[in-house]
Amino acid sequence: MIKNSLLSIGLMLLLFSSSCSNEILPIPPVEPLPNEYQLAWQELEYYGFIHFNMNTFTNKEWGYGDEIPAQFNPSELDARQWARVAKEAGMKGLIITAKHHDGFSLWPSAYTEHSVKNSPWKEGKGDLIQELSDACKEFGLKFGVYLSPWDRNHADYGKKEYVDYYRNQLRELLTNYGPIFEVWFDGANGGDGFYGGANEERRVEKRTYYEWPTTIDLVRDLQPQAVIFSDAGPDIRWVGNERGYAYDTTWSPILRDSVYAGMPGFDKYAKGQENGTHWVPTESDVSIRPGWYYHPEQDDKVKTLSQLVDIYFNSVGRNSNFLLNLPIDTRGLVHENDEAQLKKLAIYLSKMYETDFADSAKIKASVSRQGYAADLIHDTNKHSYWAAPEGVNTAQIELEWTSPQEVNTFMVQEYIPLGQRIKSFTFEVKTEEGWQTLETGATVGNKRLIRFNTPPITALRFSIIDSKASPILSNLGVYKAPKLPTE
Ligand code: FUL
Repeated sequence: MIKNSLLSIGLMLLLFSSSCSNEILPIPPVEPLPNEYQLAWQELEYYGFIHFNMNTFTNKEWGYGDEIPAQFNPSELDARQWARVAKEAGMKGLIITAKHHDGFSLWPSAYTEHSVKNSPWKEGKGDLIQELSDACKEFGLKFGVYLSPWDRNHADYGKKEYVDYYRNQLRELLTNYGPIFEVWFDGANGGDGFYGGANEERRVEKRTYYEWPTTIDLVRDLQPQAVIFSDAGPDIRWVGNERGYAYDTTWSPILRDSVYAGMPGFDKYAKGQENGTHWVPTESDVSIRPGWYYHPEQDDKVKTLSQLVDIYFNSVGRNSNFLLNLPIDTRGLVHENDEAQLKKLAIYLSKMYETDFADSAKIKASVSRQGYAADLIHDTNKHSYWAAPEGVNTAQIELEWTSPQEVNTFMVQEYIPLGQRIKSFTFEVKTEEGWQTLETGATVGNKRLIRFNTPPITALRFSIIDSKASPILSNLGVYKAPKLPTE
């Protein structure tokens, strides 16, 4: 009897102490989750694409494959200039078209004669992949490669031999040029081409012909940290358009096994899926000019600052990364007009991010999980975060100032290492007139940027209306972006 009462008192004490304990319990993740390389990639946010090879000299977008190496002849090629411009633009890396659909290779590949080794550039002794890889290293940029699966020059295209050739070329690129951060597999395939003189139409079964799983294994083996891009991943997916705009709703998870590179109607999947089975975030690719390649007649068609800013907000600010293409000109340089616009964007963004008005705000959360209080949303540690209690899928975060603030931009980030969760939110601000709702949306993911144009505000509220599981926010910011000129 006494023994029983002692036992039950002990049990009660144990229950009491565990419910009062200050122990901070880890938050269960919501799958699918990003891997460490996808997380590192997501942090890059903004990096550049370089389109430069045979098309630059033939003034085309897609070469037929019958060009000859003698046509590749830049007069002042300087890969260091590209890297300098990219660095000054705030880009974190560069990805180059090592071989485009016409098959001409920018490095002296041992597997083809259709390359720089037979061109007049540096009397056939040049290796542009080496030069750019060195320049990226010098300027502290990551380096990535694009290798077109479609090859309109190669006689064996369409046969098994070509797939071996493709892998041999890939092996060269992934072995000889240092660390690669991203490998870009294009889904484009138009059919007709030179094909070693056959001059015919060749269609391949895109899902099976390239035997992607084996090629992916090769990349994993040679460059395990590289993320692989294609329409369908496996690591990063195409955003579904070439305008640089992610969808307003963008889930990083997708039902990956039901998509493949070059698949018709892929754009329907570009938003991702709330119940997606794999973490495959989007990359938004767009060119700074109308074409991917340089065309002198487009020298005055470089995107304006407003266009570039819109793209930035609609890619980085919509849970995507921004891949901005620079068409290198026939000299072998980033054109002055393009450089001027890149500088404007860099200045604009650095002015915008200069002051974070959240620093001077009082931050409150309607609910908080023990150990994950509201002030953790706004600190310098990217691995600290606010979270709602387990099972609570709705919450409000409010920022309040003692005087009106002239601001126009709100930034919020989910803590994606534990999964993408938020599926519905509203954003309100308080001015002299009172509260007004400025935006309702679905996803946040890595980063959501909201622009607004109101009189000065004294408070703002970010309300999570619904979430796949209790929401977790790692960061927020409030900024004043400069006024855009009317161009
Ligand atoms: C597309 C290609 O066909 C374009 O030429 C360009 O390289 C773009 C980035 O991808 O699919």
